[in-house]
Amino acid sequence: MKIQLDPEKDLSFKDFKEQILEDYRIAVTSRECSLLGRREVLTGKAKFGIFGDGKELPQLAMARAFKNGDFRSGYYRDQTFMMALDLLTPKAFFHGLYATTDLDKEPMSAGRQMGGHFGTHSLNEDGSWKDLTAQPNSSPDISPTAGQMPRLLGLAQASKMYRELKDIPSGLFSKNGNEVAWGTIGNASTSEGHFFETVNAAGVMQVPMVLSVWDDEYGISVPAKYQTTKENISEILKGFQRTDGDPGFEMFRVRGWDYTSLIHTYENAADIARESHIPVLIHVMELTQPQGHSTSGSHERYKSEERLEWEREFDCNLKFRQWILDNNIAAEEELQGLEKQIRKEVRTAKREAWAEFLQPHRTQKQVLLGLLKSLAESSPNKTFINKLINDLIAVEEPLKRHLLITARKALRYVLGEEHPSRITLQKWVQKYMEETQPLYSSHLYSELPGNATRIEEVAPVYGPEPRKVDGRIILRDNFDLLFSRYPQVLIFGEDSGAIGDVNQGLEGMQKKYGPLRVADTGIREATIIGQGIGMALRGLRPIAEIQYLDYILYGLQTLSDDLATLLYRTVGKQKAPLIVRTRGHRLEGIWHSGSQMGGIIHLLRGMYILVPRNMTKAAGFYNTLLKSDEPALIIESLNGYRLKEPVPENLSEICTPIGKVEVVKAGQDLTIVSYGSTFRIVQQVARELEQVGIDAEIIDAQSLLPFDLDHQVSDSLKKTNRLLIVDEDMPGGCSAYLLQKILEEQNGYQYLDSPPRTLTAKAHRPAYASDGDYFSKPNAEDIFEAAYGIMHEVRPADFPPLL
Ligand SMILES: Cc1ncc(C[n+]2csc(CCOP(=O)(O)OP(=O)(O)O)c2C)c(N)n1
Ligand SMILES: [Mg+2]
Repeated sequence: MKIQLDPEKDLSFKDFKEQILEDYRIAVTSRECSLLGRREVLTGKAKFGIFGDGKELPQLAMARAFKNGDFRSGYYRDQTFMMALDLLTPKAFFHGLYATTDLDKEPMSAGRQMGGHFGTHSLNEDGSWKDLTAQPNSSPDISPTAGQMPRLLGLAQASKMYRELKDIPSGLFSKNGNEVAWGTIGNASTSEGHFFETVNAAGVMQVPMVLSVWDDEYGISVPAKYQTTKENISEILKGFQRTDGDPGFEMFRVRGWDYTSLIHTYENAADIARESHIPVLIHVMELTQPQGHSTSGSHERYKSEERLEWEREFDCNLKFRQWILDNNIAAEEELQGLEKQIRKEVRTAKREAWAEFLQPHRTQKQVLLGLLKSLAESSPNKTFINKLINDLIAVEEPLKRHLLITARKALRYVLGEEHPSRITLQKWVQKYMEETQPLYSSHLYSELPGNATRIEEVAPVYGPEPRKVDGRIILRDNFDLLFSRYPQVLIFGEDSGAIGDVNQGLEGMQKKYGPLRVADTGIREATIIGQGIGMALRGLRPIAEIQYLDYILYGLQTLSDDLATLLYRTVGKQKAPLIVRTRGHRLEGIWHSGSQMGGIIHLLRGMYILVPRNMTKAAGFYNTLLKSDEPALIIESLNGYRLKEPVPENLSEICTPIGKVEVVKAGQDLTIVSYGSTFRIVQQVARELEQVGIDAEIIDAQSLLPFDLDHQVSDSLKKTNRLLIVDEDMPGGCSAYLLQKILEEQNGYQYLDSPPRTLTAKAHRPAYASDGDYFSKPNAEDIFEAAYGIMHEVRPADFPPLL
């Protein structure tokens, strides 16, 4: 249990001593875990280790200032902090190292992430939120250094929203916005753009963030000289310091081995951030790495003897120990006794964790050996099977893979043999794989009933003579309804606020809902996404707007590594139902009409990728997503905002289904699949094809991730037997993905009488202006000729050559 150290209060010496020794106990426990952890890797029990040794003391101070409801967004050095808040036991630490797949034993990620990636559970078993105000919270770490920064901004911003927007239901998430978001980052990682972008945005937005830099003067082998101007991050950030008139950051510098200064600095920082919503930067200097960077190498290779000597002397745990002795808080024997006891506890934890990690494998090994023995008895290949048996017996510490390798190989020796033991082994393999695979593959998307693909379609209903308006009006009116229906919905992006987005889809919304809910941001895509992730982690429903699809690349690292993996890497224990709104495709110019869909659909598995062909469809997607709780990217058609669309009578109700295609025109001769702006060209071409006697069935993919869960395209192929995919992405990009789904997953190849074709953009980026578009992307003539060409091949007499 953590004991609160309150320097304001007059503590009795006994309490004071107890608190200090509790901190010392945690520091030594954490260090012992690091030392033993390294050995576990070097002896081959664990794959890789990166530990918190040398950074224990500031984390104890941070833990003391951290309150329930607060959030951490940090990196792999923070095991001591987690231990101080009872969020990580030594045993769980070792389970993380071994990759135990049981979430009760390895609560960070059930072995999906290597040790040193920390997180807490925000969700109950049924997917409902826990009371986040009643627990300390840690958003789950990712490995790309500084990748934790963008979400830190959103975690801090959520407090601001909860404090200033009184209509938002805040019960489980906030108490008047009093929560601080605590960031940690290594000194070298402050070189990343994400760090500077986050610091600037936090200064602009004035959010309650305390950002600590753990400075050990190295980034693996590369010293500060090559990392940071003036070799000092707080020195060069001085311009961010707030002054009387100008808001900015409060900044502190503190030495990482100085316990009392650390405690006071952290208490002070917490008060400033918590009470006044002012961001704070704490530069924690003079930290060390007693065992070097990670288990992958040794720091003796790149640190001088003087540096190593200094690190030995200034080891924060050693300094803390000395301080305890110098101040007569405890005597040498008492500390020695404590250290001895801790060493024993950690060794026991390690031993127990290893035994627990192995136990299910060992149990199954015995079951499998039994099956293999009876298999050997029944088979003419007994000698070979016995060899497998003996090899397996020799594996004293079996992994799951050892069992499967043996069993699957054994099945090869009994091919074609008819005896019950073969069937039993087959069944064992199938069952073991069925039970084991989800341990590694579940929770890419929600596995709960609220999964977005289960939200029922509500089609638009039109009156006899519907009003026709610009597409952007449909979107705007739908956003208006959403803002009034869901107080947690917020939208923000470049030009999204005062002018109501560059295409006026949010016209007048800021005036109506205020500058916090409909907000302008700086030009900084990564942290726009980070705002969304952080706020979504804390119960809000953000819509992050990326002005144009082409610029999403700036935010793609955060989307891919952080958002898209979040549910997966926490095994469903945290969620961030962020909607990313962007617009793109088929304008004219390299950076305004890109279609990086091949990249996007592969990098963002774990999100929904939706490509509505018009604004009514887009509005329906927003409505569907807000009924569920999963992250998605909606790409609106950039050239569709001014196209007229009929206004549905049930605008507020419409829901575009996710994972379903739409057969927009039935036909007999061939199936054309496309999406987005290009689909509208396909619609026009379908009419032109009719004029020459070709009856095309045209299908709007509309949802790329996931695509056509009901296999409607292969149903269409049963009728037409011919397939053309039209896509404005590169050759082999999104069209190849669609083809793989149709041919392989849907078994569409069975129904084809002609080779399937993809018609794509040219391999270069789209050139500027109308002719640039015509010669870069599939145009109406290209589509017509591709479809015609397929029909010419089948019925040359009816369709003589065109070109
Ligand atoms: C984006 C990215 N680039 C490179 C790496 C490989 N890497 C892992 S840790 C590290 C050094 C980080 O140093 P620092 O930020 O000072 O943290 P420290 O380990 O010293 O605490 C590097 C280069 C990474 N994980 N992510
Ligand atoms: Mg460093």
